[in-house]
Formats: sequence, C-alpha cells, structure tokens
Amino acid sequence: MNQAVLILIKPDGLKKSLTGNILTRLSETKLEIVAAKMARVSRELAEEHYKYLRDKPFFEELIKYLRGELHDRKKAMALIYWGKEAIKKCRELAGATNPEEAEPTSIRGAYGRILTSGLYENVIHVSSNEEEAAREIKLWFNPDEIIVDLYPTKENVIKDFKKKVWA
Ligand code: IDP
Ligand code: MG
Repeated sequence: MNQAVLILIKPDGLKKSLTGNILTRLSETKLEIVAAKMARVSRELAEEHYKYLRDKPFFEELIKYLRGELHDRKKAMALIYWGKEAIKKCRELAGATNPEEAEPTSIRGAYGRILTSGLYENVIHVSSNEEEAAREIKLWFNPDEIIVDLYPTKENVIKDFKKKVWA
C-alpha cells in the first residue's frame, strides 16, 4: 500500500544549507516527491502542527523554532513523499527525535543538536503515522498543490474570490 508522508526541512536545516544533503538522503528511499514548496510558517500553522505538544514546557520555543525565529530564517520547506512504507522509510532515515540518541548516520544524528535550553533542533520533521500524515498534509497543502489524489476533495464555488495572478 502506498503511503504519503509530510517532510519539513526545518529552519535550522535551511540555515545550515542542508537542503541538498537531506533530499539526497531521502532519495535513497526511492519514494516519489508529489508536492514541494517553501512556506512561511504563521503562528497559527505552527501551533496547529504541534498542537499535541501544547502542554510541554518547550512548546513556546518549539513554535518559535518552527517559525524560524531562532534562526533568522522565516521559512520552512514542505514536501510530500509517496510510495510503499513511506513513513517507516523516512522516519528511519530521519533518526530518533533526540539528536543525541539518533543513529549517527541518520539525518538527525548527523546534523541535529540540543540547545542549551533543552530544545531538540533536529533539522527535519517526518509524520509518524498515517493519521498524523493526513492531518498534517491537509494543513500544509491544498489539493491542487499535490500531483496525486491522496484524500477525498470537494468542489467549492467561491463568489468574488480574490486571487493573485501574473500581471
Ligand atoms: P518527532 O519530530 O520525532 O515526531 P515529536 O514528539 O512529534 O517528535 O516532537 C516534535 C518536535 O518537538 C521534535 O522534533 C523536537 O524538535 C521537539 N521535541 C520533542 N520532544 C522534545 C523534548 O523532550 N525536548 C525538547 N524538544 C523536544
Ligand atoms: Mg511527531
């Protein structure tokens, strides 16, 4: 069964110029990239993304981290990988949440660090199960930004809808 997984290259990954390295590592999975974009991360998006951690003492710093406020990089790169066992394959390559405990050859083991505050700066996000992947993908992407049909959609007719187009 094909699975979709949301990958985020977090602002520390971008600041350390790791995009190429990370995409090369992920290409080992032979999965297909079905969506990709740079995103500005609003507070609403960051809080919704990490809502299950709302009660943790590091939550506020985690939101700042994902928004790029700790790295002077107000952006993240969002990608969807698609294929067989996509979640397991990508999480294995990413390594453990705590970069000190991650396999040294994993992405987080190689490039992550722990801040003196205790926050894990671990370079990438990878959805951890199918339910989380669906929730996160719908949060970060619109259906027309993804080149395969992942989840059911509906058509909305929006009257007087304003949208920027090329001049
Ligand atoms: P995951 O990213 O491996 O799925 P989650 O538990 O979903 O791990 O945590 C989300 C993010 O929150 C982590 O990637 C890390 O940046 C941060 N984080 C999680 N647990 C801790 C912790 O115990 N201390 C510091 N930061 C943490
Ligand atoms: Mg998680």
